[in-house]
Amino acid sequence: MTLSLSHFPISLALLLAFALFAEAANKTVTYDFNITWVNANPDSAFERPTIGINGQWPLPVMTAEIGDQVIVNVDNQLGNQSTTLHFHGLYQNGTTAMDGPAQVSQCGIPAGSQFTYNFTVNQAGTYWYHSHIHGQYPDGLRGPFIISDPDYPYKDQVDEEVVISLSDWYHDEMATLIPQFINIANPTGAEPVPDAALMNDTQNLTVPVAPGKTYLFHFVNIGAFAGQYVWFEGHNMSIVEVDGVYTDEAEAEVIYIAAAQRYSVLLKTKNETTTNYPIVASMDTTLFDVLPADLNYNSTGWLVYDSTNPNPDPTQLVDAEFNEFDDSTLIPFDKEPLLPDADQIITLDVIMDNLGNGKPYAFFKNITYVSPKVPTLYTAMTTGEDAANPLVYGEYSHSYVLAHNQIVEIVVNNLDTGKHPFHLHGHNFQAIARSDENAGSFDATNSTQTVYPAIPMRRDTYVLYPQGYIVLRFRADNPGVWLFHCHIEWHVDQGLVATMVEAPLELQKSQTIPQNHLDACAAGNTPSSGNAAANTVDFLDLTGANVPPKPLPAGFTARGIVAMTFSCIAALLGLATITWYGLADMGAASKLEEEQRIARMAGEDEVRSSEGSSDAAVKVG
Ligand SMILES: *[C@@H]1O[C@H](CO)[C@@H](O)[C@H](O)[C@H]1NC(C)=O
Ligand SMILES: *[C@@H]1O[C@H](CO)[C@@H](O)[C@H](O)[C@H]1NC(C)=O
Ligand SMILES: *[C@@H]1O[C@H](CO)[C@@H](O)[C@H](O)[C@H]1NC(C)=O
Ligand SMILES: *[C@@H]1O[C@H](CO)[C@@H](O)[C@H](O)[C@H]1NC(C)=O
Ligand SMILES: *[C@@H]1O[C@H](CO)[C@@H](O)[C@H](O)[C@H]1NC(C)=O
Ligand SMILES: *[C@@H]1O[C@H](CO)[C@@H](O)[C@H](O)[C@H]1NC(C)=O
Ligand SMILES: *[C@@H]1O[C@H](CO)[C@@H](O)[C@H](O)[C@H]1NC(C)=O
Ligand SMILES: *[C@@H]1O[C@H](CO)[C@@H](O)[C@H](O)[C@H]1NC(C)=O
Ligand SMILES: *[C@@H]1O[C@H](CO)[C@@H](O)[C@H](O)[C@H]1NC(C)=O
Ligand SMILES: *[C@@H]1O[C@H](CO)[C@@H](O)[C@H](O)[C@H]1NC(C)=O
Ligand SMILES: *[C@@H]1O[C@H](CO)[C@@H](O)[C@H](O)[C@H]1NC(C)=O
Ligand SMILES: *[C@@H]1O[C@H](CO)[C@@H](O)[C@H](O)[C@H]1NC(C)=O
Ligand SMILES: [Cu+2]
Repeated sequence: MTLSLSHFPISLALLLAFALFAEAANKTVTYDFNITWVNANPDSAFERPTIGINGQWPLPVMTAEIGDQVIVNVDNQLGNQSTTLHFHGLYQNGTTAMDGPAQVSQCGIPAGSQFTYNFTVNQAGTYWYHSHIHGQYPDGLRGPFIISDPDYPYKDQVDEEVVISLSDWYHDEMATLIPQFINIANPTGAEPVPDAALMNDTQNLTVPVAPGKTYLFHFVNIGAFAGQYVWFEGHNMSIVEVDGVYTDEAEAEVIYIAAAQRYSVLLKTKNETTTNYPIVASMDTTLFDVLPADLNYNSTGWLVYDSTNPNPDPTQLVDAEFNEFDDSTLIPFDKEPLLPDADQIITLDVIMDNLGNGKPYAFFKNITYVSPKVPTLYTAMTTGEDAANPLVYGEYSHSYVLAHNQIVEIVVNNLDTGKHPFHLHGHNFQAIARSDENAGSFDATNSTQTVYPAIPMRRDTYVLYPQGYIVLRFRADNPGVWLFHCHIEWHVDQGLVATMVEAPLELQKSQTIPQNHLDACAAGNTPSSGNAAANTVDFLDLTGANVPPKPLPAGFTARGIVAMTFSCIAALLGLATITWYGLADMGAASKLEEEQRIARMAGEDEVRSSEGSSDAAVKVG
């Protein structure tokens, strides 16, 4: 049966309400997405161009049932930007070409082109979809994706389902913000601070509830940057799912939902309807380098028991009451035991630093990600036996080749002072260790750090604390090309990305690239075969591959150079202090002059070698 939701006269809300308990039918669910710019003003403070679907924003909640075939026909009518869609958390087992990141598993879909995503969903729970190119999704191209399950373990308890997205919101477009952020005037890499917090793409959301019932709330953080603390006043929640993994019920007062994470919680309503209660989502301001005085970092909604009663202001919590639930203590409902010891251990140190152009970048070890000329999947498909050699993918795609079905462990050490929510495509992982802040790097020889839970928590996005570590384990049982990256969009744009090339020779035997995907490459003049440098003759010759700007000359640090330059200016102007933010207010001409001068000092060529060649240098996020 084919159900074309864009034309079907059933409301999505009705569909959602009955989704959980429907019988398995393995339907085909078709979405026709005409992607265009629309105007939106979700914080009622500023109207801005926003990326909509079929003329609308907020975007539709995608729904399907486990076992369904999902077809998404994308028509990119943006006019001035290419696009892609990623279905966050879905394994895309057998369909790695449908995963979505540009220059990884597909070419960007050029403006004016069409593209079809076609995959089967074999997972249930709370997911989302978003653009995975140019840092584009914070411009609006993101929404929840809920997959229902007739065998849902808590179905007997649930009376109704509610979907709520959370996000940060910017008034400026990413095409404006990214170059201001990765800029010599911002050498410390201070991320743009959001202008507002949104709950379900609005504020002051009201959720009508009936007394004495149990609601299943699906929370999805579809934001670019901020994690959010979420709580219901007067009610506790019972966590039953994280990132598509059902868990044993766990009671929580406050949950912390990092960018890209999801939680389902059961909420029992009170028997009395005398009071309405605030639902509060509060952005984690420790992520922000500055906290603007006029920023309301909270968004408030209400459980409305009786609409004739007032919706009270939230109670001001003190810090001590931010008693957030520790997700590492959750127990998966299926009790999957700890995977065996790893066959391959990948250790990635997170480093934020500057390159020779004085701009701030992010590094896994010594590599900042730069998109290859050919999408990594297409390299894997077209380089024969050499596809098992990581060299063909280019140094700056930071690729690791995983053998089929081996156990892989990823250790991430945070040498930075910020939190980072790490996400793996194509899998969820067992989160087998996580240190507190400031614990230093993981030391596998210290047995107190290597006692792992017998039944580890699993999810697809996990928060790494400042100057601490996480250890993740998974089985490489999904041939494909999968990114591992921080889900703070700013950090993706700075290059905090690595690539897992899983069982490439297996992949060559079992999967193919659909013709309309190759057509999108041709339409955008992006090469679709050969190694990362698009060499189709000698796969081990990477001459011409995309590279990042040169490192700083030995003995220099960008901060030193910039600080010296500006302390001279400050002295000239007789100013005691000059802040980096102040620099953004300098006249454009003097700023450019200063950038060029410093760039000459640092001896760099200003552009990455690939810039200017269509989508070749696109940022994957
Ligand atoms: C997509 O939307 C644009 C703008 O609303 C419209 O001009 C165009 O006809 C639409 N395309 C399709 C295939 O519906
Ligand atoms: C929500 O309510 C606050 C306080 O009344 C108001 O300032 C804000 O504009 C409202 N937001 C929206 C989107 O209506
Ligand atoms: C693309 O067009 C939109 C809508 O007109 C505009 O707001 C946006 O700034 C443009 N983006 C670029 C990168 O040109
Ligand atoms: C339908 O989907 C379920 C769940 O993924 C699967 O177990 C079953 O084999 C599918 N049935 C058919 C006929 O494809
Ligand atoms: C989607 O993929 C299935 C399985 O490969 C195939 O049978 C079907 O024809 C495809 N549909 C479209 C619209 O591409
Ligand atoms: C949140 O927004 C989605 C999409 O518009 C809608 O389907 C859903 O019902 C909304 N949730 C609530 C609680 O209003
Ligand atoms: C929520 O849980 C906490 C800790 O378990 C408990 O102290 C509190 O009374 C509970 N609140 C409600 C409303 O049940
Ligand atoms: C509501 O009333 C029912 C039936 O009397 C009772 O079992 C339940 O515990 C009450 N719930 C609350 C939250 O007081
Ligand atoms: C946001 O909520 C927290 C927790 O209640 C409170 O401490 C803080 O004052 C609120 N901030 C603003 C700007 O309203
Ligand atoms: C990164 O380190 C590896 C291993 O030490 C080395 O082979 C490689 O050349 C380095 N790459 C860069 C860009 O410094
Ligand atoms: C081993 O790790 C534990 C827990 O992180 C730490 O307290 C201890 O100091 C470490 N021991 C050594 C010898 O590094
Ligand atoms: C992918 O499918 C294969 C068999 O079809 C299965 O063994 C494997 O566990 C699946 N991997 C994931 C990540 O779902
Ligand atoms: Cu990060």
